[in-house]
Amino acid sequence: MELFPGQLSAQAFGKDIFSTLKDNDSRVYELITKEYERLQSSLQLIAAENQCSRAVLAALGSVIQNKTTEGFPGARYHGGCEIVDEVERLAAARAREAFGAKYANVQPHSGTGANQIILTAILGRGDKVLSLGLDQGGHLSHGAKVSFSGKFFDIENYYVDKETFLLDYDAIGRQAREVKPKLIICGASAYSRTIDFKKFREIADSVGAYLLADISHIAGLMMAGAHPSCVDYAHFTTTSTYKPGGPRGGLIVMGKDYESKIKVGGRDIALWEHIEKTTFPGMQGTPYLNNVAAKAVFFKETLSDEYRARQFKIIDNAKALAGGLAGLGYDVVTGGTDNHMVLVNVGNLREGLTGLAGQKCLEECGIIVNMNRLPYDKKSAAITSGVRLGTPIVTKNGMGPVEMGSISALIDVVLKEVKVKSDSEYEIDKSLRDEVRVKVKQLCGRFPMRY
Ligand code: DSN
Repeated sequence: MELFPGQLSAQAFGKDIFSTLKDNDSRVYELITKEYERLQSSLQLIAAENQCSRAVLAALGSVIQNKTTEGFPGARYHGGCEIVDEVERLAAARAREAFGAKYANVQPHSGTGANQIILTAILGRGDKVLSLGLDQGGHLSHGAKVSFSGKFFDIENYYVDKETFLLDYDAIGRQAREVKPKLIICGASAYSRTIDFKKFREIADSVGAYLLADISHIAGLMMAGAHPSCVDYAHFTTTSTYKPGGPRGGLIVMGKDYESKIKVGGRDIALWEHIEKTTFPGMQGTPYLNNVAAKAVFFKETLSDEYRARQFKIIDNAKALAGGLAGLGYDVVTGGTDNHMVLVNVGNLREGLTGLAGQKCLEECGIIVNMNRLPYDKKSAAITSGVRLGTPIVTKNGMGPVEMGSISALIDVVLKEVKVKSDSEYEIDKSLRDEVRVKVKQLCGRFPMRY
C-alpha cells in the first residue's frame, strides 16, 4: 500500500503499540508489567487457565478490534466487511478442522455465552433440563440457581456416585427416564475422569432429549485425541477458547446432527441455522472480530504437532502430580486423573483445613490454585474442602513429571506446616514461606513463560 506522510506501515504500527501504552497511560502499563512479573515468578496451577501465544495476543491487540458489524459472513448489516468476513470464515474453517466438526460458530463471547445461546435456542421458559450439579463438578451455566440457566428453566441435577465420585451412567439413564428432560447437559468444571459421551447420547436418545456437551476444560485434549471426542455424539458442543490455550471467548461446534431439522415458528429449519439466528440477533450484537481473528490464529496452532503432543504431556503431568500428592498422603478425589486436573480433599488431610485457607496460604508462597467444592462437600462454596490443580501452563512452559514431584513436595511443606486458625484464617511461619517462595521462583526461572 502506498503510504502518505503520517501513515505507518502495518508492521511499524504493530511495534508501536506497547510503547504508546507506556507513554499514554503509565499506570496501566505498570499494572500489566506487574501482572507479567507475577506470572513469571509464581506457579500457575489453575485448571481453568492456559497461556496463549504471542501471535494470539497480537491478533487480539490488532485494529480488527475497531470493526463493527452484525450478522455472519456474507450477510452483514454494515459496510467494509470484506476482510473480517474472510477472517471469520477462516476461524470457523480451522475450528471445524481442529474438532473434526461439520459446523463451527466462532462468535460467542464466552463459554457461558455459548451455553446461553444453546439453552435459549432449544428451550422455552420452564422446560426441563438434566445436568450435573455445580457442587458435583458441573458449571454455573448448567442450571445453577444463581445463573440465568437456573432462573429460566426447570433444572434437575444428576449426581456422581457417593462412594467412587464417578459418573454413574445407569443411574443417570434411570433419572432421565423419570424426568424426561428436553435437554441433557454433560461436561464438567471439576471432574477428573474420562467422560463417556456415547453413553450420554444413548441416554438422550432414549428420552428424545437434545444433548449439549460443554467441553471447556477438556477441549484441548479432545482436539489432540487425548480425550475421546463428543462432536458426533452431542447435538451441540460448546467450549470457552481460553482454557485450551487460545484467546478469551466461546465456540459452538456441531457434528453429524448439524443439519437435523427443528421446528421454529411452525417452520422446519436446520439446527445450525437456528443456532446462528439465536446467536445474532437472539443473544448477541456485534461480534468481537479481533477475538475471532485470535481464534483463527489459535485453531491453526492446535493443528501443530507441538500442540497435539503437549496435550498428552498435560495429562502425564496431572497424573504425576496426583501420584506425587497421593504418595504424600493426600486424598486425591477418584484416586487420580485422566485429564489435566487434580482434585484434592484438603479437609481430609488436616483437621480444620479448608479449600479457602489452602488456596490462600499456597498463594502466599507463590503456588496459585483455586478452592473447589467437592461432591457431597459439607463446606459452602465460599469455603470448600477441596483444592483444584491443573497442569496446562506448567506443561506449556516445559515442566515434566520430575517437576510435578517438586511441586507436590512444595505444596506438602506448606499444607502440612500451616497453622489453621479458622475456615478462612491461617498462619504460616515467615521463614518457611520465604523458603518456599525462593524455591518456586527458582523453578519458574528454569522454565520461563513460553509463548
Ligand atoms: N468454569 C470456571 C472454572 O472452571 O474455573 C471458570 O471458567
